[in-house]
Amino acid sequence: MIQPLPYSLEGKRVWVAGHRGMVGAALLRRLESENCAEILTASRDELDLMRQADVEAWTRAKKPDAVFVAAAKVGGILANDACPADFLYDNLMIEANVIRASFHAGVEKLLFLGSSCIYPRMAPQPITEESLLTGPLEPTNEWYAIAKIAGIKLCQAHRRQHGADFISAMPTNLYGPGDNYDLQSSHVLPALIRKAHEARKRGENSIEIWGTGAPRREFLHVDDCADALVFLMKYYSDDAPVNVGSGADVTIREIAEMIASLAGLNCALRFNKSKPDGTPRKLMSADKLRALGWAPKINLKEGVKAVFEDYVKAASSK
Ligand code: GFB
Repeated sequence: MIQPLPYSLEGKRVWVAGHRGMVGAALLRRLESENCAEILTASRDELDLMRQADVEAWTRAKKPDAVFVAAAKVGGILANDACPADFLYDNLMIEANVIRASFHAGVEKLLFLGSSCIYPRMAPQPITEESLLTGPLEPTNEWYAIAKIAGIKLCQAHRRQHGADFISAMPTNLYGPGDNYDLQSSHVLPALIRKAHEARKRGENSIEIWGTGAPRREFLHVDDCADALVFLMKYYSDDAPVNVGSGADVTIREIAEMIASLAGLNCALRFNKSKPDGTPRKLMSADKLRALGWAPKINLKEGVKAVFEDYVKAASSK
């Protein structure tokens, strides 16, 4: 049943599926101030989200009122390109199981997380929500994108057929605490933080940047993202997805220079053109979310500085 707005989380049992991930963990921090009755989480040992019967049984037993679907197999450009079967299959299974089980368990409201890569590679910029399914996808991540599009459609289909209050949000490239720093599977921002830190430690005078440095990316701190997701859960109920971004983008060269300067490095950037650039630009329009009344609070430079300092602290204590 579609819930009246605002949908308060106070006194509710809220399931954060994927609470060990960067977004899920940020949601747990953000939900502390919502006076929920209980925040439900399940570790992978307790519940494998790829197993339909287990997810159905767990969800019926726990009876969540609201669900955030933050569980997903995620990774940077190379991981997406190298493991298309895993990115397509795992994400289809996870979202299908969690969304359907939530419906069967009578969940009042569900928010599904997509990604900005669902939009066509050459979508007009800034990309509005209406661009969905208007053109071909970026080949390096079309597998992940197809799975995420299926998740959006599954929410829309449950709204249409059953009147379920299932919505979806499309976050841009995120960064923040709890990120993946593995150089083969990470996104660009954590990769560059690690590379800059290690270059400084070894006294090297250059760092390697994949591709040409020309692609543009929009970055949002994960705490801003979690705040926007809670906002949407409370104040949004409709068929169409909502973009969650900062509204501004930078080139990969610019973000690399910012990180090198945070590390105090006056070093050369070596562009490795054998690695893919991916989408040339994916700046999402922030208009819809702004019109609803939400805006980000964490400035890119300050956010990256804080994450860089945390990384250095953690790396030095190892
Ligand atoms: O963050 P990233 O891996 O993912 O790469 P996408 C962004 C850009 O940074 C690409 C360049 O142009 C990369 O070539 N880059 C430069 C680097 N140096 C590095 C490096 O050391 N590591 C990495 N990883 N990139 C992903 C999608 O796309 O973004 C997913 O594959 C998802 O599906 C996610 O949507 C948000 O922004 O290209």
